[in-house]
Amino acid sequence: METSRIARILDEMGTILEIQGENPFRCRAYHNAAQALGSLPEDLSEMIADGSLAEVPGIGETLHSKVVQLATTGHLPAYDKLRKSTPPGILALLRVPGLGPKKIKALKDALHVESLADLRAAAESGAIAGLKGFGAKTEANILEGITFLEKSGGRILQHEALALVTPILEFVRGHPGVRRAEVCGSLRRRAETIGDLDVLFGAKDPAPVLNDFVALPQVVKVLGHGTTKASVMLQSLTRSDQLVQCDLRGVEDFQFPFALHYFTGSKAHNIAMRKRALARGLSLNEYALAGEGRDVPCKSEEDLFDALGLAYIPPELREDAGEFEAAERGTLPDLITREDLTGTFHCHTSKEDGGSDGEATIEEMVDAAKAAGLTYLGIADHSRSLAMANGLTIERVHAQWAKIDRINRKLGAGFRVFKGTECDILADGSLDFPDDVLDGFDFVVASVHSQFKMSREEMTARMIKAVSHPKVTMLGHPTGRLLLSRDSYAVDLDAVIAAAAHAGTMIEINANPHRLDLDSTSCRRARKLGVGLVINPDAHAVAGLSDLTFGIDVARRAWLSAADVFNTGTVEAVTKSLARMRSRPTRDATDSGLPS
Ligand code: DGT
Ligand code: CA
Ligand code: CA
Ligand code: ZN
Repeated sequence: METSRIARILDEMGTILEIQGENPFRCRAYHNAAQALGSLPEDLSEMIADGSLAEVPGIGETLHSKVVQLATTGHLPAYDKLRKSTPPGILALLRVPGLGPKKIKALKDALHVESLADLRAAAESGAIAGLKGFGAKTEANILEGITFLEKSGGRILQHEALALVTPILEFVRGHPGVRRAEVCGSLRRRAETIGDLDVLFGAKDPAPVLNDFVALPQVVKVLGHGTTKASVMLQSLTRSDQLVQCDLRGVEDFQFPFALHYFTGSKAHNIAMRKRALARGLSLNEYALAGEGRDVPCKSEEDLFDALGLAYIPPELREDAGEFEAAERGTLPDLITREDLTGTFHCHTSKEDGGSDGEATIEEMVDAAKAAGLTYLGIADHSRSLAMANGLTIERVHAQWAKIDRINRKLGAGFRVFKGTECDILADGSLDFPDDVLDGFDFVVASVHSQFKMSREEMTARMIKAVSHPKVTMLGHPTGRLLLSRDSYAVDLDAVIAAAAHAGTMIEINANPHRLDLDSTSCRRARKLGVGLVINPDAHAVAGLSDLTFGIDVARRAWLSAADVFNTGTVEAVTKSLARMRSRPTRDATDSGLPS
């Protein structure tokens, strides 16, 4: 078990004992030992092996044996027992600003408060104000603290995280004395959702940077402020009831590559990396790679990976999901970048322009696509059943085709608009337009927009039927999820992916930051089965085209290179492939030979 985790467990034990009213000296022994573990001169396992751990001040005999037990077995029965004897909601109370173990014990004894909900009820009833040592002011503070916690508990989406962190990164980079700065954590790994923001900088003296950081106007609250680290809360840009934590850390410039790697994570990747260092007789932490008697200097993350016999592992792959083997063998993929995209599909246009629920005209979308370096654009407005999104009737489809023909004639060779539809997958898995209408499109995106609540079996059969339809080019937003607000519908996604592979139907990576499905894990699986992947913005306005970068992030986390993604081909190649797909022989789900 990692030293930092052992330290956290001891700290927690000390706190639980305090809440239980244990002798203060005994409680303090746990906290002291936790602190001592945080600043060990050497690797814990080595210090256990050579007996030097017993000499460390702050770790007495009893605590020493507990540390050894945790380090060697990963378990400590005394800890398990303490946790069992503690109501699960009690520890959450510690997160309420101003509430420590003593106050929690008092609230528990007098008012049976054992959770945040209990605490709120007690405060709202006025019972806390009457308690000895509390008073009306404390009660009001507690209520405010709970509200604060509720606001700040959640995760945020990547685009919001980027919008919040960008000015902070600029501020840090512009600060005199700062040599370099980077965003770390889940955001650097481009995770779907972000818990908190992590920013790292290298400077001889971090303190002035941190002082100015906590005074920034967007800082709502300072959670902690030391000489090398500060944590603050920022106001969310999209939700007035949400706050977002931002951690800023400063290290000396020569420590920067190690800290950058460490604070980028993921934790699982870090653990594997550290093991690898140990296996080479080196020890790695957030400040250094230490060898026999001297540190191994690294100027960059590249140097650090190189020192451990690895090619540079891009942050998106750092999940301990095979990246070490690939980096060792030199088989890491050449990951796709935004510049590889030659065009995109699945764009909506405005009702006034003959489209469905977009905001811009076809021409405006084309201009934006050109400006974004694309060479073709697929228009895919909603189909007739989706009345609430102004789905197109067959008549309106024909009118839109005529318009696109006109635009293409005007555009000439430099750019091409493809006629498409985001065709509803009806409840029984059939499509919202008859085959002879579907035949007239250059491409068909098939998506589920209704009846999300059907059983998993029904939904799976419905989607398999749709992806097996010969006129369907690609499956749109395959899970229907909206990140942080709506779960995927119940579906056997693996079976749908297998059916798509069988039918030669592509699957979309929906780049809208609220969706991002296929997710990277399923995407990686789809690629292994040979499914073609398409990165689509699902744009409802000109600005939506810039979401493509989020789709690129998913593709990179899924280990995809340009060759794995359909919309990296030339406009000629793409045109040819679409035509070939439209002339496929008829297939249906019943002859797919796949589990239904
Ligand atoms: P988040 O904030 O929940 O979206 O996810 P992360 O990955 O940004 O996590 P965070 O902010 O708690 O920590 C940033 C990085 O620091 C994390 O990815 C890896 C590293 N880290 C944090 N705690 C530990 C730890 O206990 N052990 C190791 N090995 N690494 C850690
Ligand atoms: Ca984080
Ligand atoms: Ca953090
Ligand atoms: Zn849709």
